[in-house]
Amino acid sequence: MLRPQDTATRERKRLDGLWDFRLDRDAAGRTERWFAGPLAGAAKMAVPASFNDLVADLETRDFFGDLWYSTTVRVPRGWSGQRVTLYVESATHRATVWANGAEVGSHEGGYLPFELDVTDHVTPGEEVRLTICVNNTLSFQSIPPGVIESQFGGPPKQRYFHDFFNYAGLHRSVWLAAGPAAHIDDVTVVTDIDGTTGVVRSTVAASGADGLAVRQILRDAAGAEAARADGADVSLRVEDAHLWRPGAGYLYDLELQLTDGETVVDSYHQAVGIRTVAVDGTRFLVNGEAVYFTGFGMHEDHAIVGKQHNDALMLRDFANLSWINANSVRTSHYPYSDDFMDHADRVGLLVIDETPAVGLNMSIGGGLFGTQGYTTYSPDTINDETQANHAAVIRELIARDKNRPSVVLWSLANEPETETEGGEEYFRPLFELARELDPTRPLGVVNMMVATHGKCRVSQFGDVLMLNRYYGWYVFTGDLDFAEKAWTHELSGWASEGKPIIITEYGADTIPGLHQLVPQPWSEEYQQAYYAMNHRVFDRFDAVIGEHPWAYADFATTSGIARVDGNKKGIFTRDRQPKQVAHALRTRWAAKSTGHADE
Ligand code: BDP
Repeated sequence: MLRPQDTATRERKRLDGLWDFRLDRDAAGRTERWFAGPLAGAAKMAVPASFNDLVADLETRDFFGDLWYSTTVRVPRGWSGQRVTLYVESATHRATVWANGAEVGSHEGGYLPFELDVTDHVTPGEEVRLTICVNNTLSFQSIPPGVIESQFGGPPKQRYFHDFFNYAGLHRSVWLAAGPAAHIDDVTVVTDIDGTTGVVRSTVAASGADGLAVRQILRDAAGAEAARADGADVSLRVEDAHLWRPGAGYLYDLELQLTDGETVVDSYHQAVGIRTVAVDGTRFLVNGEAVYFTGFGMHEDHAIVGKQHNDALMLRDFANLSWINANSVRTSHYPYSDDFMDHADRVGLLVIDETPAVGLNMSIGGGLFGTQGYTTYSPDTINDETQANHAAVIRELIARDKNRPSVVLWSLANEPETETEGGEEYFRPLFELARELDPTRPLGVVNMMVATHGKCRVSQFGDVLMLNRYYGWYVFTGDLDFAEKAWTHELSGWASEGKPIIITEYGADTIPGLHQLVPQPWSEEYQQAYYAMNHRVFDRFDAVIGEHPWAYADFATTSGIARVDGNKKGIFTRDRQPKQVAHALRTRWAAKSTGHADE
């Protein structure tokens, strides 16, 4: 599956705008066949957007169940004889699609795209009515998990174990696309460096292409041809290659052609960054050079639009990252939009690419320790079916992002339960799967505080140790002296493992504008003292090769006594203005970060 493009042989039409929309409050839509005609009683809904904050009532905001979307689109008459597909970038958390009332397919998982062949359901030149039933319910079998509970005879409520609001809807663009029946299906690119020569190994898969040939042409950023070869499986050599580096994301364009003699039957363009990634002892190497990661765990989260992808807001985020001298991000806690990832490739941002597996841990919830009242791994909770869904998102994530130079490390999950045998059994096959799918990139799981050094049974499978720690916040709250000692003690254990360590989360909730001469938690001064303490600890260990404060910006969460209008650990506010500590981080990272903006 390839993302739609406009090329010499392909066309696409973006379906964003106002769609008809209806919440299925009585779960009646499927039996009443709401897909069979125009959506009766529909309101308008923006696509892309989360639906939750576009209304002003709690019942709608917290609704879980089926969300029906419908739109009518005219299929371009020039698409006659073409293969026509519908490409949905994100339907959170699952969707079923109908075209003119006929079911065309379904997809599980809210943060990765899916494609459906609708050729037999459309007539070029005529309109087609598309209906998408999005479902946002979380269960112990979904990734991420959740549960529906009902207490004291009250209405059922959706509960979940991750610390961000369960925004839902069509979060990214929806496309109708056309291309030839004989077409390029997939491409896998792996790059290497041989002296000053860049090596680009590319493998193309095609459908309906019997008797057709493949040609691959690599052009530099100025459009000049750098190499070419015939064949589906080629190795291109680029003399004096311009490498993709942190902070300088040079991209070549690899044009893949399916040819019939002199005729180009299909053409697809793949961006290629020539770079290598390797772990060597406690060092993380990009192009053979050691990298220190600076940056953040983030969220796709904005006021009103929720998890909508928006190019303008994205550019502001990249501007902030550049201002503060960040060279990297983790896509906590789910895969981000293709547009975000494209821009990371373009500018040279290093990405730790995370699956949506967050909240597989019943010893934590909404930022607070304490049992959730369930056992994490059991036949009734996180079970084989959950693991199969987890394996599916690993497959889909690697399939989508395998060619991205920005992606240097896969994170298979955030803070799962890893200190038990159940955790070890659950993760062993998932690591094996990810390694088989992508032998070129390091892997890891983000470790949570209760699985301290010596207790975690999953970090043994990873190449990089990713630790989330809140010494001085959730533990030793307000006591930074003690926190520093305890944290140094634990980190010295991890540092003895001989693997690189990235501190993937550390942070303190902070109300912007709250000042205290004697710093106490929630004040700007405490946030600064907290970060200064953490940095003293990190700088004691060569094995620490990166720091990602939690979080980039304040974000929406479910309600709870530890959350005041959401999670306030942002280094930036929700509207992307710096808290005081941002200036200190900027100064520190100007010296520490590899490939930051000012270098
Ligand atoms: C960690 C989670 C993150 C939370 C954070 C917090 O990985 O999603 O938002 O703690 O409590 O447990 O702020």
